[in-house]
Amino acid sequence: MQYVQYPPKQYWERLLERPSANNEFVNTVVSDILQRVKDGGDQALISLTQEIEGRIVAAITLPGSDWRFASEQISSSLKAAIDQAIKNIRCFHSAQMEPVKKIETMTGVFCWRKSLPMKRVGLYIPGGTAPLFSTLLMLAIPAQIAGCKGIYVCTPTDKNGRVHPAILYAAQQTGVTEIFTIGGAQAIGALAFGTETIPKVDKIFGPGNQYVTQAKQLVSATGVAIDMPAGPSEVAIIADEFCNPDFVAADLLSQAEHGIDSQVVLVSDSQRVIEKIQQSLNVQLAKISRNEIAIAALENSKAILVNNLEEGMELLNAYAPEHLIIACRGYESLADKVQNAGSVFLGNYAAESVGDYASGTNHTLPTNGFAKAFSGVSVDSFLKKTTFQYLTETGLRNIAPIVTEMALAEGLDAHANAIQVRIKQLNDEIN
Ligand code: HSO
Ligand code: ZN
Repeated sequence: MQYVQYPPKQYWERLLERPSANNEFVNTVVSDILQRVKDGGDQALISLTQEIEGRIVAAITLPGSDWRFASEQISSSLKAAIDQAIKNIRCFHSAQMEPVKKIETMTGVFCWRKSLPMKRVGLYIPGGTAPLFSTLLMLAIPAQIAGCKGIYVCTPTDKNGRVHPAILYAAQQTGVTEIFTIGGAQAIGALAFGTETIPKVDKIFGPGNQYVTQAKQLVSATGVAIDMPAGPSEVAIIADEFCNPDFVAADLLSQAEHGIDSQVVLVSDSQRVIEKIQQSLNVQLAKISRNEIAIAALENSKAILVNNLEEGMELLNAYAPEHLIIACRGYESLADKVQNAGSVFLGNYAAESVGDYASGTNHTLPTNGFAKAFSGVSVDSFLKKTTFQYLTETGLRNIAPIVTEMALAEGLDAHANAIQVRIKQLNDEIN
């Protein structure tokens, strides 16, 4: 990690800059893939998968027989762990469903807002170096709670044409409608445009490499919604003398093992604490299996010494991390200072891994500073809010002069008239 002492405020932005992902080459390749999928449908998906991944797709839709045996192919302890995680995630996300509140804004004027589920959603689950079945839980559970009718998963198979049984089990337990064995930018194209086999969806969710991310960005300009602009995963930790350096080092590593582009930031008001964490990092690094990835990620990462924790929080709000761990004695009052973060972990026992898998919160979170304006995935991400209104006679009489006045002031006579014809009719009824 790069060690930086007391950086002056005017350097924070430069110091915390994320590597730019803007890549013309990726853009050209992805645009071409999307066009081929749009024009060629299923056949294009099959050819692209063979060209890009060297993989023959026997069936785009995963056959039912492959699903059925999933639960027999994972250990009973993994099954039990997934079951408990599902319970916790469901418990936390179910509480996000809001009851409809009818509000009477003026006497006789009633307004309310109803959440309606998106009909079809597409979930992208990357293949890559780790089978992220936890991500499937984080996306399918809120989709199911929201009431989406079609929950479609796209995920590449391994070399033997298999989807990891834990992904299948997770899908089975969370109401996934269908799994398509297509990955990459072509899968995003298929979900955005629809093919003979894959339905066109209303919104596409899920992480992926830069091709997938670019594809999501491009299709979002064609009308399909996407969850959020994704970038490499990040954690920022603010730690003081109260922290356990071994725990902090372990959390830094848990993020660093995701990928060589993972972002890790450590902030402390104590040089001694930073040194201890560094030492522990070196010891623990030697023991993890993905240490080459972690070492590369740590090379781009920073340990920052600040004058005090308040300044540290200000710096982290400027960074807007995906995950923020506050391992400080005053974690409660520091938590009140959080302005920009995807998800926050307080004290010495809230490891990021807990939120990654099983506490109940969602792990699909805004990266790349987007926590300044975006929220992580929740049940809301699968809902649209439609407003309703109803007026009684009295309600119309109460609001008529206001709307008429405003409409005439905007020069929109027909708007005023729509009120006045009603008022006239009401008055005629009385006379
Ligand atoms: N930390 C990742 C999520 C994840 N971790 C999945 C393990 N599996 C991005 O929030
Ligand atoms: Zn993680």
